[in-house]
Amino acid sequence: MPKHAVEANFDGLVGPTHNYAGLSWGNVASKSNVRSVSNPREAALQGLAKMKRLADRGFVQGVLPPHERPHIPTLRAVGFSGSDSDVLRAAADHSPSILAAASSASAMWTANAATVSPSADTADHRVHFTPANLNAKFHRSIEHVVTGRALKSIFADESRFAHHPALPSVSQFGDEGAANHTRLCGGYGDPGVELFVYGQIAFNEQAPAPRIYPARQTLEASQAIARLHGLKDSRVVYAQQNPEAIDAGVFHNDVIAVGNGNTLFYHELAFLEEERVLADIRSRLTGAELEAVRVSSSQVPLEDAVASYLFNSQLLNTPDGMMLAVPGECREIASVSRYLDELVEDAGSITSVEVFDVKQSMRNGGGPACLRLRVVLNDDELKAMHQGVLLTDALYERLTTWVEAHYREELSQDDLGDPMLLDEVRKALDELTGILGLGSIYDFQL
Ligand code: SUG
Repeated sequence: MPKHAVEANFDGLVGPTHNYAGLSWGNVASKSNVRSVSNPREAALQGLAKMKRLADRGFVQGVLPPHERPHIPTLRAVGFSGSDSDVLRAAADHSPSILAAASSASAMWTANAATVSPSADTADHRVHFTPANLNAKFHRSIEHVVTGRALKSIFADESRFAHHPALPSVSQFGDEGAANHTRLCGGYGDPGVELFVYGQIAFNEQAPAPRIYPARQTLEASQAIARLHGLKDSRVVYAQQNPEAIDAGVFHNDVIAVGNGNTLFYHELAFLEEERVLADIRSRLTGAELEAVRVSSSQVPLEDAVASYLFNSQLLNTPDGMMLAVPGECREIASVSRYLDELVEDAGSITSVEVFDVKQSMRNGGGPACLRLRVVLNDDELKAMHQGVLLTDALYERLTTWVEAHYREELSQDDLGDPMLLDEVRKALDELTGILGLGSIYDFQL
């Protein structure tokens, strides 16, 4: 008997070192904004405002904490030594790029934090979590340790929640988490179809692959997650991303497709074998008919989809149909804005569009959907998880005050070696683990 379940969204709270370091080859926004001066305070407040608006609308909204950056243990691991200040100074002098990687606030994009399978899909009927190894980029490959600690602290009850370590950190098992994973279902509590999207097959050099930019996710990684989570083959679909899309800047599938319930909203260039993928989903989905909302290149050219992040939207259930929560940039690009007007007039499953301003994050290639990790929880699981990270009015007020007290309004690449910044971050994060009731999760606290 299916249980009643909801989709909870856990947004990454933007960290105090949010900056533009151009670290992500293949991510057009990250490269084009390199060395711009960021505003960490505004970034964090934009993220909190998004969470608050969704919580006010009745969606279950959670918060995942930022990570400790600059990460001194990473700098020590690559040979910088002495006191923490010495380590920072040496890294700033000898390798600003390594310092930037160890300072990125990239953990904010929690769509990449982990892959999560709801208990309705798994063999042991627990919710399964696998933090993503993110090994395509050095700055992101250091996230999974603290992500794993945070998830274990929030979802601690082992009788309901299962935690796996990240996959082996080699390119053949490159895993980018939920950004390449979509679940289609009738009700959230029904068994669903888990759609895993990969960029490349690692152990087949003849298989199609992008030529310009890297494919970050492999088929082998997706299959490993499905095995670890105990998913039934009859409920899993694997789809290769179109290499042409990756080469146009679609570095994760959630930049070109988003699914919710029975609806898959996608661009015609998202999947290499579009027809086969849709047919597989249709034949596996029970209790609902797939609604495929396909956007053609003539409606929205691929480059406009990438520039606007149309598909990096959240697709959410409301009492009157689904709402598409889009980044503000979608209203700045004519083809996309026109398309959105037509979409709601069409009276399909998507009935409304709401605009969210997450510009600070967008300039690093992170839209509304990048900022959130979806966790489907039945009523008992929702009760069993740690409640201190669920956004209430009081928590929103507390976090806003916390950001205003600790975050700078300007951060440039030259600031990353400032020992004062490290002190500020540690002080802020120590206070945050208290606010969220998470216990000790950071290296400097252990
Ligand atoms: O991994 N940008 C992130 C953006 C992640 C977006 N996530 C999803 N699509 N789900 C990335 O490329 C840029 C950091 C910098 O350049 O400073 C960065 O890491």
